[in-house]
Amino acid sequence: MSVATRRPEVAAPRAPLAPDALRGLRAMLINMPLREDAPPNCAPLGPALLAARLQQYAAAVSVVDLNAYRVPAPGRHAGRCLEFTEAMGLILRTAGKHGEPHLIGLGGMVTTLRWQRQLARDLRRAFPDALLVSGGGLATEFREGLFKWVPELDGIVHSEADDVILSVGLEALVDSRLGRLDGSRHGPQKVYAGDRPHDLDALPLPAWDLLKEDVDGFQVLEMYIKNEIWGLAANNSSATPFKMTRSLNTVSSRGCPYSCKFCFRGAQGERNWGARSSAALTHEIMWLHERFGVDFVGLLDDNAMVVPSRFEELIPTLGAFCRSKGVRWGTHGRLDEAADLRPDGRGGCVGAARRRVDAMAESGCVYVGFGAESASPRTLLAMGKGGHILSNGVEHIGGFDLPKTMLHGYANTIKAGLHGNCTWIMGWPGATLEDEKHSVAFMARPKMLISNPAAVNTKMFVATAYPGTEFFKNPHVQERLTRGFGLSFGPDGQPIVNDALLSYVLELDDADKLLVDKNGEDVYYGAMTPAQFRRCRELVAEGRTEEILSL
Ligand code: B12
Repeated sequence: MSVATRRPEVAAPRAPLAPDALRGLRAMLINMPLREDAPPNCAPLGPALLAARLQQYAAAVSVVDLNAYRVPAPGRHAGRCLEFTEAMGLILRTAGKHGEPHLIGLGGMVTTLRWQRQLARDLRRAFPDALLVSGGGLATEFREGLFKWVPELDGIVHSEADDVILSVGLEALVDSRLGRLDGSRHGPQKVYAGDRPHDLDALPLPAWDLLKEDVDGFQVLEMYIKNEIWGLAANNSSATPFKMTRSLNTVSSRGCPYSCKFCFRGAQGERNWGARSSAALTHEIMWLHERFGVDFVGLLDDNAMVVPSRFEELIPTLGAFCRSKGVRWGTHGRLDEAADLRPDGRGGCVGAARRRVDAMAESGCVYVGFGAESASPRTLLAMGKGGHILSNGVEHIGGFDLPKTMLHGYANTIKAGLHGNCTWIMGWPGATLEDEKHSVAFMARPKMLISNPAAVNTKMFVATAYPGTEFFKNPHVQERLTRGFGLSFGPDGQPIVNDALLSYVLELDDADKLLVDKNGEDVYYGAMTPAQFRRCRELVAEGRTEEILSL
């Protein structure tokens, strides 16, 4: 991907646009399918925000959400996703209703390459004059490298596209007019540079109404609202002891100031953490409740808990609203933020006078997802999580040195009345059976602290190297991927975009999928023996993770 862009990038419009600058533009945003084995539970926020942005300037926008469909199929408890021909049928019927699009935007994360390749071919044939672009996680990771794999694209849009989508819309509009005059199509393929919007509060609310009903009368939004965003029914690693009846998702902040090596922050502003104001967030949660009858809102930030004062500000209005209307919310954060401990300079540590988890609880929060990842100090250091998590030392519990910060963070969360859900990664380079046992030993703590043991996540992802992360640059990982998939890397440590990388990316899926290389071997980076690794996987899959302690 040698991510450096060689061609000049198109930026967002520099001057304010007239309110009807995009009048006459027909845009279609297409969200790719994901995670076929689970009911769709996470409404496509990125496309809904971009649709609202285009509508602000009078564009006509339709959203085709290919992730919304699960067709009943034998042996598939959640059903199957649409097939390509079915998806194209839906797109063509939508274009028939709304008019042929001038702009088509494909959106999706790294795991949607197969879909984007196939669709781009079919879309190019069906709509030869449309400006066809890809944005979101996949486009941000590979940038102009994506043109090699999806040559039909006219442009890729990297990073946060809230502003630059207006430049894309303007070009599509101009092209549509010129096209009509002289029959020409678009110029050379372009890279559109997204960036953090100047004021996150000034963004319009997501255009959820566009998902109300698809062209065939299917109530897409209602389906998302009814499928709980977190919980055991969601068939993900986000266990909860409570139920929600109507839930939707948004984000309260973007980016994350930390630099954990497995995390991809490119599409969300990298380490430039930026938050919406408490007033804007409160307004959106109230709107979601009043407009859509939602009783739970998932704030899917990478890390919502960076600044404690945000939650204090939410208490008077959002807290009161949540209490009076029975609305609750949940989010993602870090255990060191929940611990709110500081070294006292005398070898010990001291807690904050007021913890942010307490303020969160008072403002209506009931759930925090923590990417704990590992409780082994060695592995945490290797993951780039060591600094804050280990700064308060360890406690020796049940034969393991567990990070004090993690223990306090989890206990504080429960004491505050929130449910804390930890997710875990096994198989980090160098991680031995002893290291994995630390994480399993830590899982016993939540079980002691909360009344419903079924709500404690005991699944463990297997470390997967997603391109664009620091992990992907790890020499051990690169050596393994070279051997197993034939990948090659440039002097900057970035992979070369070639057929080998294409085959690798096409294999990527959920982080609990164990990749198998071209030699038929498991892609495992840790230091357990193959037999130990296999046994750990089996125990996790059978819900007997605790038994790893006796291996
Ligand atoms: C919700 C979520 C999910 C949901 C699904 C979301 C969905 N329906 O698409 C679930 C739980 C299924 C999921 C799964 C996975 N996820 Co996930 N997920 C997220 C999460 C927490 C929030 C996404 C979100 O709504 N962001 C807020 C919106 C506003 O941002 P956005 O989507 O990036 O949109 C902006 C830009 O990307 C761009 N854009 C977006 N769409 C489009 C479309 C067009 C046309 C254009 C031009 C631009 C554009 O403009 C938008 C506005 O600025 C993010 C972390 C995060 N905070 O973003 C991780 C994240 C996207 N996931 C990630 C990963 C790695 C995964 C998994 C691969 C691994 C795993 N955890 O198992 C799986 C893949 C599943 C599969 N089988 O394919 C990575 C990145 C992947 C990547 N490089 O693309 C992220 C960034 C987490 C991280 N920090 O590492 N995920």
